[in-house]
Amino acid sequence: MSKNETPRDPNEVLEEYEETLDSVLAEVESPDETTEDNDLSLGLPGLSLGRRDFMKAGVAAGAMGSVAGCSALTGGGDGSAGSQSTPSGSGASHTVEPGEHDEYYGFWSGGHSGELRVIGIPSMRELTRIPVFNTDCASGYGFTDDTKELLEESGGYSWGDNHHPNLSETDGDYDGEYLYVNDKANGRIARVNLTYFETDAITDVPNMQAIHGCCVLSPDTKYVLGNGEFRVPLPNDGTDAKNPDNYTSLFVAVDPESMETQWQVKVDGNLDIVDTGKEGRWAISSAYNSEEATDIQGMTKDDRDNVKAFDIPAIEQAVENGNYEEVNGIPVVDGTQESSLNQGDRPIVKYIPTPKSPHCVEVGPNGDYAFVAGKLSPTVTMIDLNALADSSDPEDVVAGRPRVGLGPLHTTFDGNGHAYTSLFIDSQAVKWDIEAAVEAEEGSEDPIIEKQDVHYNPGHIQALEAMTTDPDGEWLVSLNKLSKDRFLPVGPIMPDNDQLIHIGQGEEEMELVADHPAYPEPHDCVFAHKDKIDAKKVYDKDDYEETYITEEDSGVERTGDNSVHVKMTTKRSEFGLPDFTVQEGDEVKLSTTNIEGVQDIIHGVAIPEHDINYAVAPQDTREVTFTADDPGVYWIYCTYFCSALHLEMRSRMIVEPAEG
Ligand code: K7E
Ligand code: CUA
Repeated sequence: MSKNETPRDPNEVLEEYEETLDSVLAEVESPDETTEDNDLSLGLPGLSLGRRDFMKAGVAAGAMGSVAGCSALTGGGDGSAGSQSTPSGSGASHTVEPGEHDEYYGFWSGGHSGELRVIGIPSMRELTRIPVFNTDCASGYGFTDDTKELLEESGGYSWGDNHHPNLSETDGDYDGEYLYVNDKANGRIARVNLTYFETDAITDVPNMQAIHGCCVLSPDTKYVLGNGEFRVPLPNDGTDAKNPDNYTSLFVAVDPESMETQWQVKVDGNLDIVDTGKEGRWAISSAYNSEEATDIQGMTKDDRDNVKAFDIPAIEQAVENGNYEEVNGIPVVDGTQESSLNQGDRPIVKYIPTPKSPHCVEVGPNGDYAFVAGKLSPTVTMIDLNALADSSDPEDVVAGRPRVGLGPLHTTFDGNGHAYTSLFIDSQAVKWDIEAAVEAEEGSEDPIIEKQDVHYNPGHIQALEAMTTDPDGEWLVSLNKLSKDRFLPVGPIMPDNDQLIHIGQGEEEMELVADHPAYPEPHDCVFAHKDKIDAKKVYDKDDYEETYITEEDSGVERTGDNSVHVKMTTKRSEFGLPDFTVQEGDEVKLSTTNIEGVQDIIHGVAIPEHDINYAVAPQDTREVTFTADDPGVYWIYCTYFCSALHLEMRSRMIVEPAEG
């Protein structure tokens, strides 16, 4: 026991677990009533326990783990390590000494906060945040003219819900150029430029309401792919709104450079998460609601849902042949089961039946298998991507289906033959052997090597560079939805808990080494070795040829009866203009260039009572346009503490009353 964790009464822990589970179960209980024997077997060998019983068993094991200081080991382990209360086992340290750098960048989605967070691994120190779908006061994102326009032209929403950050790839490895991320709320895909760590494009994809799954097409980022999760009429213009049978779910390909929507494919059922094979041919999407219902009972009625395998070259061929319907300017190819494009030798979409509402799909490092976690089934289905092209019976492509535990959601890899799956209901990370799962019977637990308790209810799980062809192992992060009792209470909206787990190269036992509270609400993260990212420390003056302002340029230019252009430099510790005068009612365009040539000296431009505040980094130029409505004197000041005379870094805007 570490000194800050006192032993707890096992019954109390059990009770708490029960309560948590009850709320989870409330959502999955009803389908059971429709199955005769009330079990989870789904016709798979080895799955005969009733769900309730099974859960209790898992719960008890988990509870004992936290009480006795040993995690629930199912086969393989010796029960002596892996405890969250004794994080010292192998002595793996995640400490990064003062002045030292982390080895990896971690890019965290921020969920409905709309932002991304950049976190160093292994220290788990937060390095920066990147506003994407939100506005941000610290940087001025969403307030300067360019960023405001970016948000306005992509729909004008003040928020988004980003879940799946993806790094651009060349030859199956991260090239450090861009990060792409979805907006589940408004059907958008954004791009972050990793030279400057800023959002440089947002595409509002037509015909799609919610883009959930998002990934790049390996190995060379030919497309950014997105899964439309919500089924809506096509087009969604009010006609047929009350006829859910005619709603449809779309899969989209966006060009990674122009960020323009290339084509869409309509399918049956709801699409969820997507990942691609390593050869540029297959995109695999998990899916639920093949029932095409509109309520939870209906959506979870059937025992199977269809995972979709999109044959990208076949879809491209269909588009080229003109086999599509154009909706809102986008070619939409019919990939439903009845479509003529799915009847021949080379269907554009293969439908693969998988147990109950599978949530996620991740393709393993060598590209052989896609791992589809069961969510409501305790199994992970491994789809053989090499067999996909030639098989006519979808069941033939199932290479393995180990039973891993309750509520499997996401899987990650260490590159040494192991898969790690998050178990939402068991609150564990389970490590298992990929090849053993191919050998074992379906539903076997034999491939399981070890289980590590996490606190509580993990969603995504990611190991270092796990999405490349050459994962690095060492560290794994479990993104847990609840942090119950792990941190000082901060009111009812508690942080998530991202836990850092040492996995080494897969030969040693998993070891929990750090808790990291996270503001709502990360869903996923992706890691890149620091050598793969080349972040600039100063902007490039050449990029601003037209707008760059020198000290001589500073001044006020009247551009119309009611408009002025104010140009002003910033440097330590003065603005290029000590004051400037405009007329009441003027539309003021204020352009500022930070003429500092050194890194780290940022200036802020704040104008009281005008809702203006933005940052200008070295060699950067930013512009804001506003109306000077109220006559008076306004002290413009610098918001970044830039020098000893930072407080004195001021200018005055004088707004003269309009005449008459
Ligand atoms: Cu939360 Cu990837 Cu959107 Cu699973 S998703 S947990
Ligand atoms: Cu410039 Cu403070």
